[in-house]
Amino acid sequence: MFRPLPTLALVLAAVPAAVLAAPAPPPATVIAIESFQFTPEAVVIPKGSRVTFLNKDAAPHTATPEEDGAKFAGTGRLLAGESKTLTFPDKGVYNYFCEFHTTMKGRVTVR
Ligand SMILES: [Cu+2]
Repeated sequence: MFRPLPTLALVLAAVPAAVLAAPAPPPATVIAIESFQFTPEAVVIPKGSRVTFLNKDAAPHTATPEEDGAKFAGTGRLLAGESKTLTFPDKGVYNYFCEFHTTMKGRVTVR
């Protein structure tokens, strides 16, 4: 026997309006790579938010996860002036370093 599901219908009808009304996502947290340092060296961000790594040096750099299997792809090589924005969907502590200058280290903590 068929029973209509008015609640579900209302929810579905409301989806397009909700999408249109959704606020713009918060801006990404920027980590500058400058003078062979990640600045700031440590950031704390909410789950699901984004981080932009921006290379302000003339030298190439990377932000590469230290932990094997980390749910953080890393930036790959960033040449002078290049940036890469990554999303952090999962809580955790993500330590990273630069593959070219291994004393360069930083940390993203996702809450
Ligand atoms: Cu580097």
